[in-house]
Amino acid sequence: MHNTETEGWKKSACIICALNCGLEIKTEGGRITKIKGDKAHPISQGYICEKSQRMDFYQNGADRIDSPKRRKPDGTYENIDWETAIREIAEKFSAIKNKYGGESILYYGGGSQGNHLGGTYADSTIKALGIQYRSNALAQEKTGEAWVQGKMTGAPVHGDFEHCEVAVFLGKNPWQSHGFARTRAVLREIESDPNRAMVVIDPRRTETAKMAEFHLAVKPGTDAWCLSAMSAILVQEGLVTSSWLAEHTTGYEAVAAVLRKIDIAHYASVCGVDEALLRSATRRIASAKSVSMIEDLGVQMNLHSTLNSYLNRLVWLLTGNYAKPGANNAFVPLLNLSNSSRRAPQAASAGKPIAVRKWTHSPVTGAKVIMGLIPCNVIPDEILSAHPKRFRAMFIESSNPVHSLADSQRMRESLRALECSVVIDVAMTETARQADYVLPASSQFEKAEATFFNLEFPRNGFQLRHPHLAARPGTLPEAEIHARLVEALGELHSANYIFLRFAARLGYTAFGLAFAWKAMRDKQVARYAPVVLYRTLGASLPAQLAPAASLWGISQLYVRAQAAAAKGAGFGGPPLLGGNRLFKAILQNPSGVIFAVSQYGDSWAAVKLPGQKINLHIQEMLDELASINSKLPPHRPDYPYILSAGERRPDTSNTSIRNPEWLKRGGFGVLRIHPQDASALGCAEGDWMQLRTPRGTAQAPIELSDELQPGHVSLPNGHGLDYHRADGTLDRRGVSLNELTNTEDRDPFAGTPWHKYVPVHLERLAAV
Ligand SMILES: Nc1nc2c(c(=O)[nH]1)N[C@H]1C(S)=C(S)[C@@H](COP(=O)(O)OP(=O)(O)OC[C@H]3O[C@@H](n4cnc5c(=O)[nH]c(N)nc54)[C@H](O)[C@@H]3O)O[C@H]1N2
Ligand SMILES: Nc1nc2c(c(=O)[nH]1)N[C@H]1C(S)=C(S)[C@@H](COP(=O)(O)OP(=O)(O)OC[C@H]3O[C@@H](n4cnc5c(=O)[nH]c(N)nc54)[C@H](O)[C@@H]3O)O[C@H]1N2
Ligand code: SF4
Ligand SMILES: [Mo]
Repeated sequence: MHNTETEGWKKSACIICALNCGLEIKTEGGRITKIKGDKAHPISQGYICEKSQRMDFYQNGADRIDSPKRRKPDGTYENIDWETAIREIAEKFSAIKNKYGGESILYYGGGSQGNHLGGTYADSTIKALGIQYRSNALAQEKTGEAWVQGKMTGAPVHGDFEHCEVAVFLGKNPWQSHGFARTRAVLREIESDPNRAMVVIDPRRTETAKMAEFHLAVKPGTDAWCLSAMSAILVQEGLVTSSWLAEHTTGYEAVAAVLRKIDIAHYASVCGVDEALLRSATRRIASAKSVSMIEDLGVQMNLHSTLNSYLNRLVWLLTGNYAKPGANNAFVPLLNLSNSSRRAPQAASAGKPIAVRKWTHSPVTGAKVIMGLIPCNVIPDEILSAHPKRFRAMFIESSNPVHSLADSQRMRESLRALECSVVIDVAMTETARQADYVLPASSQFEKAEATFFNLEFPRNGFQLRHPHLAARPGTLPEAEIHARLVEALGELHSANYIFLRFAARLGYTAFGLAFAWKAMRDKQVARYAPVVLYRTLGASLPAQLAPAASLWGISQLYVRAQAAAAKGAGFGGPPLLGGNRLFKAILQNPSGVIFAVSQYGDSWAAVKLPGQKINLHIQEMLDELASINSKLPPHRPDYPYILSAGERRPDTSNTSIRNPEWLKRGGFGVLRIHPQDASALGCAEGDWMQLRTPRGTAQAPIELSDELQPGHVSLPNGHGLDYHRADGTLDRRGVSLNELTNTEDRDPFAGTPWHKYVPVHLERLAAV
């Protein structure tokens, strides 16, 4: 039989990590059957890792849902039709908004590792409901870094690992977690080049550490001592680039005064790194022509996390490693994720963005709002409270906070305490099982999809993925869900669309002019631009690409905001035309397009501080730095081990793949432990261990590993999902980490959790 699905390879991308490597896939009978790297992808160039091969477990997991669901009083769910679901959700959320104000509704999520197009439409629902507070996973890892970045440069920065002489990985294991284009290929290139070097700062001898010339095996939680000692070595040994600092930075003297006083030998002993090694690694950094440095969860989910982000920057700034080949540079984003909620794709010519009141602190706990997000760790306290400003409802999309945020128990309790909660997901997740309504989205292979994780420099690329499988009956793309919600809330009607629908048939130039004209006269069109674009321009796009319509507005904004980089990529000229050309290029290149080509010097223009000078002096950070002098990482005799709760391994992918069969080896996330600790506890390889933290208990089999330090144990992230097999039976494999974590264990500035420093008590389990 002729089957169009089996003809040829189709362009797509991997959705497992933020790299989103280009793929070519073959599909057969609703399944993804063959996968290879797409050589035509402008960023990944054919590179993939082994995890991409298991994509069908996402597409065809038994937990996928195909009908809207409503929770019954007994906690089970009944299927309802879309019309009822949209009407009831609109009614309930309107009532909550009218009674307590839109600020009583929290929006959580908006996209995971592979899907951000839906979030561009969620922006309209957020406005329609008057929602003021948002959060997502970035507020449990990247907000401390963003806060520091805002104070120092105001520009988003990424390393140029492909060209650097020295690469520094701080609390990051890129061999497993990736994080920059063609990661493993680049790591091998650095390893095999005698003129280049890697410095890895990690308590564990990771795959990456084994490739490195310098492995600074810090004791868990002591990076602040290690990094400040490195900065102090730079200052005390006279290794800083003084003339560069004088020309490009402010605040050096205040910082140097603090660093001059640091007792390097003492700090080296606190962090457990041999002083001579610490000095030689630092000298290697100082003597390199270029250094790129990246930090990740090892420090971002750890003690002093915001301070660590600051100290990381000092190391590469004191050595002048900004705005040049091989160093850290300000990449040009297509859409700035950190303030996307405030820069919705209004058509550029529609005038000023809608003013959204900027709240600087969360309503109950007063936690800092960074990147427009409240810290994930305060969410339960913002709900489970008698405070009149507590959250009363939550709108959750494309994320699984009950599983992924600290203290799953309290997250479950929080969701059940709300007056209404909605989850939009492809699967019946741990979070969906606590919601009042669950709306089924079409999968990322069944609709147009894309991410804004575009971090490369000097060439940056974007890929619009086309759908290659028929949408499961009963599911809808997020663009359609949000359009229906905004319409049901009475904010948009066909009268807002008719003229623009007609204009869309006349081509993009006519549409652009018509949109600008209409948006000036019709405030609903300006306010809900993404949904309006979807309903008007979307109707004229090739079949199934309608959800790409918001990219027209984003393209228009981008060529105006980043004219030089856009011009470099061929999208210069009059902005309307440049934006249209970019949009067309996005639609017509299923492997992706290069939308930005920058010069290294452009990184200076990106600095948002006076005189385009980098600020080195953050008083709050220097105060915290002074305080660590007299403080050591806490040690609790009742919980003598430190658990790193969430190690990236070949069989982890957050929770986007739920199907346990994708775990090749054994299927149970093992607890890694040093042989010395195991024998002290009377355990051998494969024995089961009972873990007890101040918050909860769990059980796991052990794997002996001398890559860890004694006293340090680790478990993988993303395991312990409650997976319902097709026959209805439950299968939970591995530890659900956040049953073990506490929300109050968090950074005082950004509120990010200390998941890499969970005190734990271990005991051998007699028999399982
Ligand atoms: N395979 C796979 N890849 C992924 C993901 C996945 O689920 N699976 N998730 C993606 C996501 S969302 C993210 S945010 C990234 C995260 O990527 P990474 O941050 O690189 O991953 P982790 O393994 O969580 O942590 C990195 C390292 O921190 C180390 N560490 C633990 N304690 C300390 C400490 O006290 N100090 C220092 N310096 N290091 C410490 C650990 O030993 C570990 O090697 O990975 C992405 N890539
Ligand atoms: N203890 C501990 N906790 C951690 C971590 C850790 O290391 N340790 N890591 C943390 C990190 S860094 C991160 S980033 C978070 C990640 O945690 P979350 O932000 O919660 O993200 P995911 O687990 O990836 O969940 C993504 C959800 O999107 C759904 N989905 C997939 N495709 C679509 C789609 O097309 N549409 C819709 N609407 N939904 C879709 C999936 O089914 C899944 O439920 O976890 C964090 N939690
Ligand atoms: S898991 Fe990440 S690195 Fe591996 S193929 Fe997928 S996107 Fe690329
Ligand atoms: Mo993450």
